[in-house]
Amino acid sequence: MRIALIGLAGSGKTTVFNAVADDPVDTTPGALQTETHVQVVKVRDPRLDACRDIFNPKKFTPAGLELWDPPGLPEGTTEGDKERRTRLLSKLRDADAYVLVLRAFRSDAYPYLRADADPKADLTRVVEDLVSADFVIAETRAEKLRQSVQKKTRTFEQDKQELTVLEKCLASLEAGTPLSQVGLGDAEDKRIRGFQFFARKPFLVLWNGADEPPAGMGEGLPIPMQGVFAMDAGLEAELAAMDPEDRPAFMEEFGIEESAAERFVREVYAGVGLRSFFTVGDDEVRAWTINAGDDAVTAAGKIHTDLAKGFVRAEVFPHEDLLEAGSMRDLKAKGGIRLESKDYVVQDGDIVHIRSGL
Ligand SMILES: Nc1nc2c(ncn2[C@@H]2O[C@H](COP(=O)(O)OP(=O)(O)OP(=O)(O)O)[C@@H](O)[C@H]2O)c(=O)[nH]1
Ligand SMILES: [Mg+2]
Repeated sequence: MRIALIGLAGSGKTTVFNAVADDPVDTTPGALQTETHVQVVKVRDPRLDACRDIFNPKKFTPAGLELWDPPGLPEGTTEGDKERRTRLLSKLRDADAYVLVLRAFRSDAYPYLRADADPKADLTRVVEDLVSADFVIAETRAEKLRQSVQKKTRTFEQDKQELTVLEKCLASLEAGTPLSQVGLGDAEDKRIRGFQFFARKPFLVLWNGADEPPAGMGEGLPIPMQGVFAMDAGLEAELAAMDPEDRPAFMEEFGIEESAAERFVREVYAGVGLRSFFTVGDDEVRAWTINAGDDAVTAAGKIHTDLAKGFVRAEVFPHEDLLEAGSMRDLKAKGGIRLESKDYVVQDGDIVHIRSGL
């Protein structure tokens, strides 16, 4: 699962990254960031720890969120700014979900275009940039298709279908209504999936500051925000950089109960609607991330594409049943393992073993 931080330059993305990731990157205040930092944030899960204790496996692999910290979106209106913005956005399309970082703190350490922070205006601005980037892509493709459907080419039928879907999307993007409200069937959805429209991906708002976000934050936008959470990233990054033995006192002083990494992961799981399932054995105990509602074949595909292709059945049981039985042998003796077919919806905390015919 690839999660990209997104926001204006100086909104605190790298500070959030450093608060959350294991290995902080060097940041010089005021220096222009040009590369995207990438790190996997481990998903701590006591349920998986308990499974590990049963198997003592050779390998133990928690789930991970791949976190991207790209450069900020250039705010300017020159051709160069526009070009840089387009290039950056096209790279960011490959992410699965976004955490939109808003500057809600005061600091003189970074050249910001405005003296005062205006997080609400920034949010609107970034979302509008994303929607208009989507619009350009949809319109460019639609224009090509409008030409090609003039003639009866080999791809006439597909082109016509794709154009119909794109026209629906364009109307919605232009009206500023959420693209997710354009009711698309599975086939229609497939036609446009390759464009990776931002407006069809999950977004969360991270209010970077010491105060709580005002009520109504993130509402009424053409891209719906699936969650809003606040983090004092400056403080959290300071905490993450401390010696582990100094942290508890600091956390107590500032009333912090949970590490920034844990909270970030929790908010992303809840907002995006992510679930974990586990695979267990003497070789490896491992957690995998899926979307709520994903079926057994999709889960199999996370492990290996061959497992999805050759899918026969999935052996499934809730992890609680294994913990209660104490061993696989006892669980089997109790008849605690179910056989499920392709369309079984995998539940959070399920232990799954795929039987494959390949
Ligand atoms: N006081 C305070 N300062 C912060 C906070 N978050 C970031 N800063 C400061 O704001 C400046 C910019 O933060 P960065 O994390 O580099 O921002 P960025 O979004 O990564 O910037 P670009 O990579 O250039 O887009 C730095 O001087 C940070 O120390 C915060 O929560 N509180
Ligand atoms: Mg940065």
